[in-house]
Amino acid sequence: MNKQFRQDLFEQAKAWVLEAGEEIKNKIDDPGSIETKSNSNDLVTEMDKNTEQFFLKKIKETYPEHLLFGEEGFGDVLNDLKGTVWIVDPIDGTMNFVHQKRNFAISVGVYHDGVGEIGLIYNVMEGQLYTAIRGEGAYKNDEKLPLLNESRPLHQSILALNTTWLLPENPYVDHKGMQELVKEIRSTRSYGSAALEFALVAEGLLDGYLTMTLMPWDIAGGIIILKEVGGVVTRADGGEVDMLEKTTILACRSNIHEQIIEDYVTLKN
Ligand code: 2AM
Ligand code: CA
Ligand code: CA
Ligand code: CA
Repeated sequence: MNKQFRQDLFEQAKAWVLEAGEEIKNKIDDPGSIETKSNSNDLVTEMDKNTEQFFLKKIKETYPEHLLFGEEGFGDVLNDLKGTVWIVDPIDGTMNFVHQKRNFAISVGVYHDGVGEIGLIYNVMEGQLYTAIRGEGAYKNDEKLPLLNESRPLHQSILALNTTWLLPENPYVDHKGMQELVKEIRSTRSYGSAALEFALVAEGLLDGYLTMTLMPWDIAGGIIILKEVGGVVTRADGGEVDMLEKTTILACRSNIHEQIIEDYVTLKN
């Protein structure tokens, strides 16, 4: 992708993210109808759908050859990542949006022939915009994020981890290994927005994020941002993330990555 075009694309993406965020903020007390999807705790609001449609309209008007891959399904159905693909989660953390009216984000990753070029995560209510262009570092608003070069050991680390992974019912990973991990580390956190959890790891406020079921739109922006500060992102078994499939994720400082996988994560089947 041509550098000047990429810069212009970034400015355009940023303007749309901020505009979409403004609309969400304006309607925060009136999110429209709230429906459920796969189960009674899987929420979607009119605002999720309207926001994805906003991106779809803008992208197709301005870049007719670009594709949109979004959670709410208004965009394109993809078989591969050829060409330029915007991977968009209009509201990441819908449950927080509904229950808390905060702690949610707009997440955008722009991929060109499978390579992540531009990442944006916007914490709408806090007005915090995390961005990255591949090879040019990551930013929080106008401040460049420092590289994650401190080698904090695992026993002093804070990991974002959902408590459900500790239960015997966990279908994805050996829960005893997860319990041992929680005993080893300093503490856990759980924010309910994968995009924001990626942003907090990139910012160095969390040392890592481990989770079992994410979709490409949850992580597309975050992967690009986190890699720019030297963070490592793989599946929970250490394998390469497939940006078209549901996936497990371990996103963390480089020095604890191998140890978590080798000593604590045992995937089931
Ligand atoms: P969402 O709010 O966009 O649905 C909550 O722990 C995090 O997991 C959020 O980022 C949420 O994204 C995501 N999430 C919720 N339900 C999910 C599901 N069924 N599959 C994958 N990701 C999900
Ligand atoms: Ca959802
Ligand atoms: Ca999401
Ligand atoms: Ca969403």
